[in-house]
Amino acid sequence: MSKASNDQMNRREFLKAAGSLAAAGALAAAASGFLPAGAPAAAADSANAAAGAANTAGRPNILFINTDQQQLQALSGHGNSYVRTPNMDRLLKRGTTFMLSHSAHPVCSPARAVWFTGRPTSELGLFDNNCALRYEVPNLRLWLQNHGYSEMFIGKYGITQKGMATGYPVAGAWMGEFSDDGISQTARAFLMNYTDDKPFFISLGIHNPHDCCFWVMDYPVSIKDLPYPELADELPPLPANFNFDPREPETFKKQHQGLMRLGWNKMTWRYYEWSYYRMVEMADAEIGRVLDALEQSPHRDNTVIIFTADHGDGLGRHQTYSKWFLYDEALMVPLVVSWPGHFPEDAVDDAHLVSGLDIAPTICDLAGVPPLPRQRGASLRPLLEGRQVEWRDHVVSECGEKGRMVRTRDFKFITYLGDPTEQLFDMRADPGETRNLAGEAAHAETLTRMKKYLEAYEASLEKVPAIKV
Ligand SMILES: [Ca+2]
Repeated sequence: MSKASNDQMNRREFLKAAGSLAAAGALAAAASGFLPAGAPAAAADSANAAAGAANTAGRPNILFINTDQQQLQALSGHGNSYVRTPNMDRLLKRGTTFMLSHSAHPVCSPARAVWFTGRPTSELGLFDNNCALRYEVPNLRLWLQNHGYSEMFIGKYGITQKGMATGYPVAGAWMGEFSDDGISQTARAFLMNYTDDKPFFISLGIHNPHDCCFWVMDYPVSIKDLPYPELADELPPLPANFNFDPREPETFKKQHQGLMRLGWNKMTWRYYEWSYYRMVEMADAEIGRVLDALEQSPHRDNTVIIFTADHGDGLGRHQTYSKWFLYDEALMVPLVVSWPGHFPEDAVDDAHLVSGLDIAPTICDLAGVPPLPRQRGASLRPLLEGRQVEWRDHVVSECGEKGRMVRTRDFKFITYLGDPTEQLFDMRADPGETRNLAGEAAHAETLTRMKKYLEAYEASLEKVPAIKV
């Protein structure tokens, strides 16, 4: 593996420089550019390479692994010592991880609809889990199928669309505890037995750590004592941003006060986070089984793996849990892309702002098929290949019909259309989003610029009404 040059950094160096993930926001200020570390992978095992190449005719297989509700920080390979994810960390070592990776809409179905269409939710009319994807919107599933790929959707898909199966070839229990094992076993069987000439696309939807939503239902009020007292020393400490901005937008404030268990005691919040990490580890084990199968299969070296999550989880930050809001804990998700011999291994990109909008364009680009009509995102391929390209200087995410987030490298703006209270955070000085700078004279120019970005975004949208399921 070659040494990183001055403007390159591998993951180990990145973590060392960052000290801890809490410092990642500040670290972003110091680092610049794309940070590939390794030389292309060592020459592939010839037998595997030959077999893989034979059945894909130069086009890679694509394995899209997605977990549900996994926060960017919930990976041991990202420096979190409260969770152990050896298999997700294998993916980090295999590829490039994007540290400025945003859910396009931190809610299950909307985030997933963006993945498979490349379009923002305002253009899909899909604002929550009770909305359907419009029949006429092209969907990556049929798109790849019609362009020569075998497609296999295994596990959670999460989108309702007329005329389209909902995507549960295996047991569709709505809990990872009961269905993730069957999901990973199905993927294993597919990988070990696939011999068709066509390349394949697999969407592997792992439910966990979404089971934390059921955990919350089990603890409507604070716990008095830990059910397992021996865990006391293992609980993560309260996060530095446990307290929250008193000037939250009214729209979110109602949600925050009504739903977020603000009455939980500190022990409950800490136990929640501990429990959440165990669910991440269950997801990690299933991913490990699939990676083992891939490595033993003829498809090992000609398979792109994209790993991400639909949205994160509050994990007690700002005294929030779950999703449906625009603080980074719900918004930022892991995103790792690997293709042995083509993309750098064990590399970190902490420079480029990316989002779920980029998933479909990237998949189409790598598959060598035309882009989906009206796609809004951009292919990550040039970044993965270390090419110098013009890249966006801000990214927008949506939340519900009115929630909007605009992020530059330095600042983040949160607003709910029509709501008088806005939020502006300095993401270098205050990565925990605790000091709302909106209204401060020193930041008036920045606020104006962020609003202009949003105005341009809104003007560009072709909005459609929702279709309720
Ligand atoms: Ca979800």
